[in-house]
Amino acid sequence: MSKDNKYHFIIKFVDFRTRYISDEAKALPAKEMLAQDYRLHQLQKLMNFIRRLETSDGSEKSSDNFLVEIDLSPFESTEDMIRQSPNLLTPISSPEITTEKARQQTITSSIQNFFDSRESSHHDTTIQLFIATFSYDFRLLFRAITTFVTQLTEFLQELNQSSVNLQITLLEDLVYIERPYIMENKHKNFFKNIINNYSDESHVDGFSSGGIHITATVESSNAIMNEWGEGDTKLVKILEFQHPYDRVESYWYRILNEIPFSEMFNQGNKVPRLISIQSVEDPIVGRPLYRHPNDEEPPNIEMIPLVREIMALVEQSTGVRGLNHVLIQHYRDGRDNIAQHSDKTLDIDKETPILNLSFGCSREMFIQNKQNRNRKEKIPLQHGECVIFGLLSNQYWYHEVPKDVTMSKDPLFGTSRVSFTFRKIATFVHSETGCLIGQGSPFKTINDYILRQSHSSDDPSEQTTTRQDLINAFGKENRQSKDFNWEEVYGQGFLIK
Ligand SMILES: O=C(O)CCC(=O)C(=O)O
Repeated sequence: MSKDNKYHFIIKFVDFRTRYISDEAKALPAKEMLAQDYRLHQLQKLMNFIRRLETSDGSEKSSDNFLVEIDLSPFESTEDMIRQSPNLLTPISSPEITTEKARQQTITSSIQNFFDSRESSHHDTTIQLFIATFSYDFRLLFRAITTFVTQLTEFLQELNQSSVNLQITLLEDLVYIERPYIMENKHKNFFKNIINNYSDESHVDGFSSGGIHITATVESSNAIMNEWGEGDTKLVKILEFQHPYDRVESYWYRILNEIPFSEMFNQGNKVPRLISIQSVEDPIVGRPLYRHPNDEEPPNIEMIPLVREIMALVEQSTGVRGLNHVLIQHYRDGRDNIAQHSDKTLDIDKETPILNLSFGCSREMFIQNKQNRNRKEKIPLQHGECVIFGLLSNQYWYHEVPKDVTMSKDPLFGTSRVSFTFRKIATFVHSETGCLIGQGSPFKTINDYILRQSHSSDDPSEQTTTRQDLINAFGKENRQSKDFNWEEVYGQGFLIK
């Protein structure tokens, strides 16, 4: 989407509840009110209502319509309506949605699909979102609406938009009853512009879309979308997609076919994901080594051309240079996960952040502050996007990609996700001697090693520290945040591979 685009959203909540919908409806027995046929009939009437609104305000040509149906119970008739009006209806409720999280995901993907299906060349477009509801449960309904607005806002902030105007019309009684909730809500800034401007503008066919207007402007102007942790953790889009199918063509099949994934064991237990470790051997100092002494890892192989290509894209988009190592992880479904941890920095170049690029279906990275466990944040991990994970955030926060068993199947990727964690590693296995050289070794340079060899009768590559010492040092880094003293814990270097 171009930077100059301007979207004006008019979000209307269309009320299906009986007391607003005509004498005809009131006369029906409750059972029939809930019957599918009746709902279908109401939806058809709603479509006419929307069309009439379009022609009556002259916005027919400049307006896109997007109907979102929020309902808290299964609503099968939506399926029929989608078949009849594929461009107009996007349901955000379905029988499978049982949790708030699942609802959020469905809302996000329906918003995403909506934008993906639009022409990227639109300028100054008005989009009307009609949010229809049958529900009487005000609190749940309001939460669903808030979720929708929040997700839409977050989504818009991620676009390269210079400005988006939202005008929302909520039902008056919804606002009245939920006013305390609106005011307490963490998005109260978003709602604070409530203008008490009740409008009875459109009672047509028994539908009401009048209520309280909310206007807001969402500003966003660059590709870096947000900041997490210590403020050094950001998201950058690496791949741009013009069309939804570009998303799957962009490397996905090659990633699944060309990367040699293997199982990995940690202290004898299989880890819940598949792994590939690849690095670029330096002709002078040797192969980069990133150590995890508790893991029985697959071999660290020379980086394959596909991964080099992806790494070059990451370097180009983030401006981070000198990457030489990648841990590639395949999360086959929502059960695959990585537990809470901090990356161990013994071998990671101190000036270079960790770069985590995602492909496939979306997951979330949860981060939790080590000192104040109540501080928790979520970083979305989406296809083609890269988290620049700052080393300060790594020191002060834990991160994890938890299980997500409620995850819905992405139409393109199913439940599969592949992450590429690129690092600049500063410890190497020297090709000729096999000795460890660099930041995490007692021998900071090859010269140090040669000098030691010529001045001592001992074999300098003989271990002075044990595997357990290294595991203890790693444990310390994992637990500590502000107090972690790199020099004290790692400064002497370790020869354990
Ligand atoms: O798969 C991911 O996105 C997380 C990877 C991760 O936490 C790690 O490599 O330390």
